[in-house]
Amino acid sequence: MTKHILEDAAMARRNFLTHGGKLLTGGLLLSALPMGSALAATAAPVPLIIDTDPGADDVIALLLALSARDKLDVRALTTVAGNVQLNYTSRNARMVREWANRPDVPVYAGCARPMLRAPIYAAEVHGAEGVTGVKVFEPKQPLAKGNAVQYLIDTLTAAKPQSMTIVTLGPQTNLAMALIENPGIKQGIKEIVMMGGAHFNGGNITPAAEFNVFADPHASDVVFKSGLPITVIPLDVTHKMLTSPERIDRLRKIGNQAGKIAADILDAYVEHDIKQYGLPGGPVHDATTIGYLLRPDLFKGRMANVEVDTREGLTFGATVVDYYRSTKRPENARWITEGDTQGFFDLLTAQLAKLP
Ligand SMILES: [Ca+2]
Repeated sequence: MTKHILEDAAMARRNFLTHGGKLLTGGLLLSALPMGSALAATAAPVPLIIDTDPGADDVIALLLALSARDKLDVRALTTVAGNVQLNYTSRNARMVREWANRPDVPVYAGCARPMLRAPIYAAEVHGAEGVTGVKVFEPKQPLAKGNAVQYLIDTLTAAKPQSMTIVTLGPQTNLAMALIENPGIKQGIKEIVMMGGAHFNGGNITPAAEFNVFADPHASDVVFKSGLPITVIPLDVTHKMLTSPERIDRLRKIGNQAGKIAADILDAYVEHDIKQYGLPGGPVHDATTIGYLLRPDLFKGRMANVEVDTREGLTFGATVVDYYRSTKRPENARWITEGDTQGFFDLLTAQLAKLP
């Protein structure tokens, strides 16, 4: 990969959002421009909804997001079946809310299965109940009343135009169902930031497909065809941003509950990927996505056409990315390929220190 095709994610993202999708293209080198201006321009906390299937890496992502009250205005967590069944992902989201002491954030349960395909789970990676390395418990605060899909529809149709960021950390069933039931929700969405997909890296659930997209390719197809601004945090970047014993140790040494939970979860969770891929550490996929929201200047990528293979067969659930613009298909997503790993773990450590 040559450097000239990378665009500074922070700057390009601001233009992305400012011009409603008419993106800077043509391989402009933007990293010479001032860093951090995107952050300065968005001083008020970003209103967002996090759709999630916790999931060990989701737990780290949610702790990170809930720690950043000054930057992220988390309106709700919506849960979906994915890494494990919906009853577990919903309970785990409520556990994280309790760990983070954020009773103000409602948790809505959404779809219990994918749109069309047979459900798949990843209990061998995340443990039978979705979280590795820590003792699970039944949290005190219950789920919010109502379904996550209806919550998305009600909230996004009533939201100020292009005001809400939607983060998806699991299969995109809830968002796709909301888009199908009421396309009017698009008016309220500023941006979708998703963990999912793979191109240069290859897949992690099949040779071609990444888990979140593979678990509901038809949902991701709806999302990529929505015309909404999308930023993708694929395996291409998450598999480069790895834990190390020192990085996990720093989390533990914060000395608070959140640091210990994150360290215990990661110690158990990264083992699988270290063995499976022969990596020196483990990726923290979903947390990378929140890292991008907090510090887009740590990431680089470029606009590309992204389509999802929904045909059954070897490449079912693959994201087909026209990274080198070999077709005239319209660019519909920003595809992130590079991240500052130490910068991310420094951020994670500093943020988790703000939690109980
Ligand atoms: Ca997830």
